[in-house]
Amino acid sequence: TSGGVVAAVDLGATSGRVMLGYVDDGMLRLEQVARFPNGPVAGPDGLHWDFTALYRHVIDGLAEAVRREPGIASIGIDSWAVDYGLVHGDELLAEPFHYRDDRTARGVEAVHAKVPFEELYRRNGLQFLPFNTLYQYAVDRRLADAEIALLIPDLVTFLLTGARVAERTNASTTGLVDVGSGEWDRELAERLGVPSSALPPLADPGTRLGTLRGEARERVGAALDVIAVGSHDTASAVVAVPLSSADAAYISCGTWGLVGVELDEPVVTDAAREANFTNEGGVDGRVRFLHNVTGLWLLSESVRTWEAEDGAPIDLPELLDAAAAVGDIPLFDANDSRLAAPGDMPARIAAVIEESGAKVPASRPAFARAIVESIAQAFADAVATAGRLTARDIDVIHIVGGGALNRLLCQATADRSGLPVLAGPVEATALGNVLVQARAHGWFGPDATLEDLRRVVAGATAPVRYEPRTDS
Ligand code: LFR
Repeated sequence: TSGGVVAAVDLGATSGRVMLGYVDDGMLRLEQVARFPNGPVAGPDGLHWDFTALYRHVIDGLAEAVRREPGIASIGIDSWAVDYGLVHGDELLAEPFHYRDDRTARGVEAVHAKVPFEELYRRNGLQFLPFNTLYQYAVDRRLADAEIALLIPDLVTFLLTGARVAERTNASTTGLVDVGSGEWDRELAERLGVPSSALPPLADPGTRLGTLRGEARERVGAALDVIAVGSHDTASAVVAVPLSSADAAYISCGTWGLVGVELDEPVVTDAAREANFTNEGGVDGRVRFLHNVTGLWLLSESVRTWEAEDGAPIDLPELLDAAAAVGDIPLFDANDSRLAAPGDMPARIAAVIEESGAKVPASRPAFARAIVESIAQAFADAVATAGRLTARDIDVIHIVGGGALNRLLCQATADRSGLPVLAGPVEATALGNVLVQARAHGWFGPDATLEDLRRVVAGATAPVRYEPRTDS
């Protein structure tokens, strides 16, 4: 092995970061260079992202990374899935829509009228999520005017380098990739009236996509290459799960909790469809067989509401400590679709709890506890379902991402699943991004496998272990 340093751009639904990733003789270390807020912006025609601001932050962050570390070997970009920007010439036609915008409901109707969900599932293997890209395309009147539609990380790559490609792991979340072949399902696209501008050439993680050009190059201050990583953030996170057993499940926990297992082949049975399990594309052709659980979104949106009420920030660790001391809380369905949109989350959760006949928690700590336990229950249920659908005897759960820092959530997940939880690394997504670039540079030798990369993660980070408590 040898080593070097790369830059990882990781754009999440609540914040984005630019990190430096150092790899040296199997050693792995991250340094945060920039962090910036992100979130939905309400416009006259619905919820958008402020992509223009995000891109500016990316450029500024990369410039700072180059100042700190002139020897950067490449850049890798990942973000949340499904959302896209339309491009004409070198111009972005509008700020991309946010996947939580409710116009997608019309798209669902339009698509399912043409192709029933059962058939879609057979073809694309995706769980039903109302915001999957194919539903968004169905209500996008400007799609036909665009030269090309690019998912968020591909859009950043395009603006930086001019490359017009669709990275494969993220493309798998559009609903237009054939789950068997991994290629665009052109027949499906045609039936749905999706123009070929929405199906750019697919690129595998690890391939060099292009070099910074023009203004981007000037502002960043170096002619760096962009290398494709698992550009779907969850794909990068799964790369960096230090899987400790062949029967391990993982939960990538941030805004969402992505709960599942890694497979070599997709599972598109009736049972998998009915359980709403997805077969998303992983790095090296692996399958991310998982279910979306509404994760820490429920907590962060509640905190946001309380902070607005108070006009002051809330100390989250303090709130969670108080929550740990509360007893007897009601559970609710964390995946209730009424909790998907932003805004006044406590009131909407209260309505869901009330409807079930349970008593609404009176204090904020009790409320936070109900949220955490409900998420943990949804995690435990999804792990059990993943085991059932794949005939695996799941023996351990790895929690990676920001949720690994939430001790209450990790312990509750262990208790409710009856399985040990190994928490960490917190920075799985950025680590997965860095590792795939590092491998492309040959720093782990010519034939490093995902298992080799995971051994590097295991050597560099020590997970926190939570044993299930039988008395709860
Ligand atoms: C997590 C994530 C999930 C995807 C959701 C929406 O950040 O990428 O995998 O289902 O965001 O894009």
